[in-house]
Amino acid sequence: MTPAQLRRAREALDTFLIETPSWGFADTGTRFGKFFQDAAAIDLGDKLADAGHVHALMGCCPTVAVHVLWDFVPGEDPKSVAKLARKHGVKIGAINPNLFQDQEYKWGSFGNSDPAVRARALQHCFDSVAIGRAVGSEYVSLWFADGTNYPGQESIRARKAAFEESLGALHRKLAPNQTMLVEYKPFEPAFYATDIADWGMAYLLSKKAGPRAKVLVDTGHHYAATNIEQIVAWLLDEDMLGGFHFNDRRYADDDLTLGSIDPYQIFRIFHEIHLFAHERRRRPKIAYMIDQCHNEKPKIEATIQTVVIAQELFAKAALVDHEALLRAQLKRDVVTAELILKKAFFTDVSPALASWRKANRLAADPLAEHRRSGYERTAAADRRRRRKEMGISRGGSFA
Ligand code: AFD
Ligand code: MN
Ligand code: MN
Repeated sequence: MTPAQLRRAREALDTFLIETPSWGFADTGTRFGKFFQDAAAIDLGDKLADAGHVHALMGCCPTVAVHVLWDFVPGEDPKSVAKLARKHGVKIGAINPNLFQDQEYKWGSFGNSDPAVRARALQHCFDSVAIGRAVGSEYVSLWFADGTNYPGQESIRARKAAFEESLGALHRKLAPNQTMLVEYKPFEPAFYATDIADWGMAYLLSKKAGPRAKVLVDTGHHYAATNIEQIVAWLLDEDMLGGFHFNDRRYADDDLTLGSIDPYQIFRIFHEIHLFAHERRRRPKIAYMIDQCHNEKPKIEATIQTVVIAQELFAKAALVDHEALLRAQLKRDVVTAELILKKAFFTDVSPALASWRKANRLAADPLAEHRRSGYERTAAADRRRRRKEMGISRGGSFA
């Protein structure tokens, strides 16, 4: 790396904050069963401790996304959650309402044809906005499992209208510093018509809801051949890109660790962001968040791995020579234009990561440091003991 490249990469890393998900530290599974890990977090305190440990190692994960039903005890003062987060050296980030697991949402939440169910779903989102205001969070992150499984099951347009109405009502409840992120997903759990199935639907619904509604791009929520960086470029150009949920996928919403399947795609997404910042002379405000579930990998290791690769790819993408790229494009020199991206992608940015970590007084190798610290072993023993005391039986528990 040249000194100029080192500077560019480090400047990019200084701007790159990545939010960890509370649910990524707890037990999860597949649709066929849960697979336990002894070190999995039992409660929010454990999740925030794990997130605080990751932030202490990485230096770029100061906020933690929370799930309202899984992380907040009804009636508990949300400010106590904010205090607990501070105790672990982190802050509460995006508030995620939960509109997909209660029986009442079997036929949908915002898209439900029963106005009473829609009202309850909207109230839950109002409560989530209030929690966000109480804990100082600026994002309410909305994912809807809503949709239908069979042709003819319900009116597609009636459900669209229902979403427009509730999202508009929710937008009117936002505090001036709050933004609502509208996430799309092509299918699962609905398998015929998901109500917010693609970026266009999320864009239109956000636009209609109001100026502080933006689109959330979950990198696992696209069909196999989708050009995600093209979606990102359009949303950036329309000032409608609110944030990301980072994960990787082989076939569907697989929630694999970022970059484990296709790191070049993530690099191309980050290239569009750096190119936008270069051309507009301003960095877009984007919520970079992880959304993953880890069954085989130890949860903290998988989270560290994701943050490490995200930083690496973000730094690589920052090295694209934008002027040379434009010259090649103007000359219709397709090979050179492509090679300019490839050159950045294949540049070893480990010197920049090492010097950034050194400058921030962080371990040179966060994963090795985590393993050396014995954090996982201590957490596993503590949580095994507490589960026993609490009489939590989980079948066979795997380390
Ligand atoms: C599931 C959904 C969606 C959502 C996440 C957290 O597919 O990605 O953002 O749960 O609620 O992964
Ligand atoms: Mn997501
Ligand atoms: Mn998902």
